[in-house]
Amino acid sequence: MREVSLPKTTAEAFAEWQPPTLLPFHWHVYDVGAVLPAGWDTELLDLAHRKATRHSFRPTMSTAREVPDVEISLEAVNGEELRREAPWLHELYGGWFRDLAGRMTEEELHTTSTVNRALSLNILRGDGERYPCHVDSNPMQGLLYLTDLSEETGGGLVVARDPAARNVDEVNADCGVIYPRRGQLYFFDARAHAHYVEPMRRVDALRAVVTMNYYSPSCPETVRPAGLDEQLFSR
Ligand SMILES: O=C(O)CCC(=O)C(=O)O
Ligand SMILES: [Fe+2]
Repeated sequence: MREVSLPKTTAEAFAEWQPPTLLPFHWHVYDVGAVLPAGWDTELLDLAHRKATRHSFRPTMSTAREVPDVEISLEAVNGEELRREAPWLHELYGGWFRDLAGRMTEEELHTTSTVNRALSLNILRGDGERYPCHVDSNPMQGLLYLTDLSEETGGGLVVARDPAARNVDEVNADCGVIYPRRGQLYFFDARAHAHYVEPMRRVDALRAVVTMNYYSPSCPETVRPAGLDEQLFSR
């Protein structure tokens, strides 16, 4: 007689279960908007409107998780411009924000050798733009959001659970979606979790975020992949 294998009970499944060696994706949020001096957000949004430039991104570097031939339009204010126009933001990056990030890790966090590698103000408009799928090369990513995102607006940060996800479809197959709010400062390590930003769902919607990169002694800036700077900052 053929043996019928019955589904395991939860108790039986737990008897064999081991926690995964790779931690599930996790993040930390500081609600900093209300404690920064008034105008921090409107000044950066104004800067986004005045100074953002567009360029075309191609996923040629090792950290990209896109299908090969795709070309994605990116709109951003680069770090050089940000430091010139809002020096206080650069101060926060190397100062208080770095201290806040440092509370989440045993390691010392290093700022980057160039300001373009450190900071960027990224913009998505409601015309189908999205931010490309990739893994981060840096062990600590900071993201200060300037706009509210929701399921209605779109612009969620979509993060793969499976470290093997290689492109948007594979990320979508098993993912979590985060909808940040204006004034929230996120920190996470997304070296093993491919992620991208979904397109905005409303034509009048805007998404703006300051991205901040930190490296560390065990993951120094020299791991940054060749060709990434050219694709992110070239005009
Ligand atoms: O804009 C976001 O929410 C994510 C940006 C990102 O993944 C990055 O800058 O590495
Ligand atoms: Fe990222």
